[in-house]
Amino acid sequence: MADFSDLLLDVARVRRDFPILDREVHGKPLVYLDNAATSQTPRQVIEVFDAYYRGYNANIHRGLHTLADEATAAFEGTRETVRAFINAGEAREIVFTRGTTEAINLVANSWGRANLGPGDEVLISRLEHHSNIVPWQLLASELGIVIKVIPVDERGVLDQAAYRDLIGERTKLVAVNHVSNAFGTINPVAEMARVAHEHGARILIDGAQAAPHQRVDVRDIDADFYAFSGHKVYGPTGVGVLYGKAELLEAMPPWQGGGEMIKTVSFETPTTFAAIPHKFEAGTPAIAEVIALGRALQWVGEIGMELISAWEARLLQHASEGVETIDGLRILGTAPDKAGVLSFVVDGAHSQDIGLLIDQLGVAIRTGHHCAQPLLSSFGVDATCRASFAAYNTPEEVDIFVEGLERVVGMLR
Ligand code: 7TS
Repeated sequence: MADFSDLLLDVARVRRDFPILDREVHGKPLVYLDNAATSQTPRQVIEVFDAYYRGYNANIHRGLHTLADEATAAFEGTRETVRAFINAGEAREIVFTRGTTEAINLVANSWGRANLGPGDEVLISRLEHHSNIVPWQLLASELGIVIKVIPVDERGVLDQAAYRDLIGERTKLVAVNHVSNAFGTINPVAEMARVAHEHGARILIDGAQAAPHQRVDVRDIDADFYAFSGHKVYGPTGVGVLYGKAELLEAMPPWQGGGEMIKTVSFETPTTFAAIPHKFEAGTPAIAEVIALGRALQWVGEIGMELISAWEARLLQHASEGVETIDGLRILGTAPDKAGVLSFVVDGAHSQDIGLLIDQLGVAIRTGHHCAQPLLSSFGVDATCRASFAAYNTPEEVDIFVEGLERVVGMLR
């Protein structure tokens, strides 16, 4: 039996906050190990929706009545919560989006169209999720920009020497993830930002898999842009964050037009735009979701991010050791610096079949390409199985997963 008692996380108490963890799947207790896709939601966050729709549902910013004031205060209060969560300098550097994907598309379409031209280079990496590849490809064909790709080694570690070789005076933007969703590699983003800035390039960091699992300090990293999603950090779907340095956001044009983002609209004189961040928040936002995201980040603070990171690291270690003895199993992504993601393939057993059969045992893992097809193809596979961990997972659940995997692999081979 694994002993985690030296860590101070009271996992039984943490689990009591998650009603969904009491449910069964195929008559077995749910073991939820698909946290990199979406994390489960604590009751404190669920309760925000009830309180909002029962108590102060109103559109924000434009009302002068009490409900509108209350909703606006809660919505704008979350901006401050997010600012503190990632240690941004000012709340106006926080733009609410639908998620990481929309945040990256915002940068591509606003900053990208204003700052990139034929022959300019955007440097991404082999580790990227499709959402940090495709927006640049869409721009590339239109603007004539060139996408260059930082390679990875056999452990799934970005080749920093190749990065320094690839970056040059044509490089305008480096766009990389902080943590890889497919392999769990933690990238040295502060050092990469330093190199980018040395070359006069900007850096966009996709923090979708970092914000839920480790303390993020955008000023310490010196990120120009940093993106993450609410639903991976114990918050709701439909909301995410783009952090941008104020001077960059101020210089960027709007990317969507509509209500909320203007100062004045006229047919006679040019329409003028609101100050940041509202310039980038056209239309009615996901008000309840934003407020609930704020509660989710507070929840993380109540548990303690350092404790969550240490707990998940131990779960990863326990799981990695557990699967080691399974014949024919190969872990993909063996970086020395890794977040709580265990990606693997098994000789002679299809990832899809493993996923389906282990679900029969109540264990939820993800199988497929994890929206990282270029990465997987460079490792000669088109799918892996992926178990990924969160604060509420236990060593006992890891044991159930490992035993289940042994059984399933035994059936398939
Ligand atoms: N970037 C990374 C590194 C991600 O892991 C994901 C989602 C995204 C961007 C996109 O986030 P979204 O909230 O805008 O969809 N990753 C996964 C995954 O690994 N399995 O399902 C979604």
